[in-house]
Amino acid sequence: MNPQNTNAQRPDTHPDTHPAPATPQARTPGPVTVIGLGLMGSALAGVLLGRGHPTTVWNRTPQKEKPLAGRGAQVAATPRDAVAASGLVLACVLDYAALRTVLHPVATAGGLAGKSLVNLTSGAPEQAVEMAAWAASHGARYLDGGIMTTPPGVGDPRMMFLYSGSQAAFEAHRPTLAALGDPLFLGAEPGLASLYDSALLGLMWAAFTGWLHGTALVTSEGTTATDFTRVALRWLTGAVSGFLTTYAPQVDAGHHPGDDATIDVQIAAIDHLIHAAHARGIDNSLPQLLKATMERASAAGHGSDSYASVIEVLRGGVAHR
Ligand code: FVH
Repeated sequence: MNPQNTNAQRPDTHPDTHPAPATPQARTPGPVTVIGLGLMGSALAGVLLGRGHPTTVWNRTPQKEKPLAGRGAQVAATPRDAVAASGLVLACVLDYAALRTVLHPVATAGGLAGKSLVNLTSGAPEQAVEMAAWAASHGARYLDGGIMTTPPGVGDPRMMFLYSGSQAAFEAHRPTLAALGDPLFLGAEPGLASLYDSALLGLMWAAFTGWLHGTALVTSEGTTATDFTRVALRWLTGAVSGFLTTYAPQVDAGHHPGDDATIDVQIAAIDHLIHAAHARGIDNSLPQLLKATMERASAAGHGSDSYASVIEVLRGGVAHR
């Protein structure tokens, strides 16, 4: 069942799903329920309270509700009471299995019907698709979300919150979701937010490890990590971001002209990094992996192409040739 179709038949019955007034300032913050008060759920509820939303909370372990109750949150005795309190239900628990455990009794009692369920729990795209179908089968609109920050970043409009699933739910609740961070709607396919989330975390971990490898290299000569990072950030934001902007259309076109720097010249350059790190006793697993990947691209005929051609190796195209 399609969540959007399901809810197209249901008139909005909650104050927070009424059309927004002309100016956001004139809009009265609507009621929100937050299920799961771990580090992230508590941050979400705290920001919503701070923005004046009547906020109902529920957590498996009741002690975590206390600080929010002290700030004016309504504490629900059961998940069913929590869901009944608001048209918009945000969930942020450990994983999808935990959320299903919490919401199953609510759903079978008809408690999810007409609600907008926004699931900010991390998971795989396939789990999001399954959860969307499950929510729709119980009459709820479903949005899957990916939070691209840690708890201290919640409420900062520079931080991205990724959403996919019911566009109707997204549009209806956009002003509330904007209190948490910049809300980006990626499309109706429920798994998209989770897919982007995983892709961006992969990028982050690769960047973290590359930065720490470089930090180990320069701190071996007495430079501080703070001094190196000042220079590294200029490199990332000034030059590397420009390379990505150049290479993205090459990937889209499947054509990677090596008119800035070729794979073969970068294979030669990475040897200098490997040599310098080895001489200082620094682990070279990451650059060795990068070099091996570039060599596979070169062996497949991309030696004179740009670094963007490595995508062919990553997609498995080289291995299948
Ligand atoms: N913390 C972060 O920076 C990241 C940022 C990106 C998104 N993640 C995801 O958010 C989910 C929750 O993460 P968290 O950091 O809030 O995690 P915890 O502080 O460990 O809180 C976990 C909550 O889940 C509840 N819970 C666990 N198992 C169950 C269950 N079987 N039934 C009901 N609730 C359950 C737990 O309850 P309790 O232990 O307090 O009773 C907490 O409320 C997660 O998907 C991250 O990947 C956060």
